[in-house]
Amino acid sequence: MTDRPLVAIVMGSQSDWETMKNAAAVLEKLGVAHECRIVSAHRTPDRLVSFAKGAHEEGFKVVIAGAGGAAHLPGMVASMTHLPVLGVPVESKALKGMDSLLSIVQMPGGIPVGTLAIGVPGATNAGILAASILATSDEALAKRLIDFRTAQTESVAERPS
Ligand code: RP5
Repeated sequence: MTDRPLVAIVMGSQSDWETMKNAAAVLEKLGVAHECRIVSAHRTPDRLVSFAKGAHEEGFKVVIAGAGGAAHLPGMVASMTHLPVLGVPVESKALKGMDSLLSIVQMPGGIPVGTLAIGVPGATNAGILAASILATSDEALAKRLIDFRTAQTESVAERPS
């Protein structure tokens, strides 16, 4: 793993970490350097602007942004950077993450957010997808990704035990 973080994982609240740590875990497994930060679109708007505007200059190649409820973080980050932004709808208590999903996925044409599934599978897949994006220009990472997928396939039993 290189020291320089290539993937930024940002989340709206400490309470999102339970979900977003799964994106970090899969990046760790794939040997992709990453950095995790709390950036709230509503509670820390200035932090949001400086993160999003500076993400490219900081050296990040992909941003994973997770938020729940009125989940404006991924879209607002995408509005201020040309980097690919992967959005993870965190499962909310009141509406089970449907609010998060719709807040993230319904972006206006021109400002894309690649939206993943609600909750843990979405966070895990955001990590894998970020690695896939980076692997298009990193052969060693592509090899690790292929090995990861092969191991996953081989771990599936033919019959239930
Ligand atoms: C959003 O509000 C966060 O992304 C989080 O999912 C949700 C609730 O935040 P807390 O009240 O738990 O800090 O901004």
